[in-house]
Amino acid sequence: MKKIAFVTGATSGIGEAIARILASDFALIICGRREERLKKLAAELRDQTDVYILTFDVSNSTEVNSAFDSLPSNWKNIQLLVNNAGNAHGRAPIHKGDLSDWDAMIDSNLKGLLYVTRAISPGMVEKKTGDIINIGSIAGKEVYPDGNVYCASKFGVDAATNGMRLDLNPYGIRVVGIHPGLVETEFSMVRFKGDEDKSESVYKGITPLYASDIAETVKFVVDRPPHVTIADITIFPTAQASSTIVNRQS
Ligand code: NDP
Ligand code: 8X3
Repeated sequence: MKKIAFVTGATSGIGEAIARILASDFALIICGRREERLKKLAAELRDQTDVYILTFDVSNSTEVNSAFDSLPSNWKNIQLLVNNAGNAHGRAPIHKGDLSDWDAMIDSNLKGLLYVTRAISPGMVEKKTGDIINIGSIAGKEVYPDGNVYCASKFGVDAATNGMRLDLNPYGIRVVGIHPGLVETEFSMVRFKGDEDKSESVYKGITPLYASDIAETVKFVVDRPPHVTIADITIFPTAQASSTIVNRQS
């Protein structure tokens, strides 16, 4: 079998694109809650590589650990972990925030990433090799109005990424943070709870990033020779200069 990559949030957007681009070089463990989508993706990729499906909610530590434990032993030797699963839920000033939205963001984006890393990193430490790529966000580098808790979750991802790099340094494990700006995926439909107008307005008047742009970045990072760690990348669409400065054409 090829080296094994474990990709969370592979049912859509960035994670699905990452799974597709890695299929040439890796056997894949693809993860998400929507099993039908995982089955469809697996069926497409199986002519290129071995694919194993794990259906679980990253925010539930029991589900994370059972999913990992359920892997056959020959699938537990994971070389690459891509912590991508996550979403924004709502966009509101702090005094009007919805507590269930806050819980969903902190529990999935930050705690979920930690649970998955806690399950998989001991195997990398034991073998003294491995790559961990965490998908953060520009929202984890700069706050923006009404982004408060989503930004906090992604600032947490940035801090956790930098902390992991320190802790795993003695074991030769490469830890990478990739921080995209505006990427057109299902992200805004999830954030705005299916409101198409609000969702489309996020990408209006610009050429946004596409999921494939982030997947190509992941592949570039993974393909560096073993002595090279690309520690931290911020990637914008050219129309974007910061969290809040976006050059929109009308
Ligand atoms: P999508 O909504 O297209 O994909 C989100 C993915 O995350 C889905 O596969 C979803 O799977 C999975 N996911 C979300 N919550 C959970 C959960 N609790 N348990 C398991 N899986 C979960 O959005 P993107 O592809 O854009 O987002 C991927 C990552 O990129 C996220 O971390 C996001 O914050 C980040 N990002 C996105 C940007 C953008 O502009 N789009 C910019 C910067 C960062 P399922 O629902 O099937 O469980
Ligand atoms: C997603 C990018 O700017 O919508 O993380 O927060 S943004």
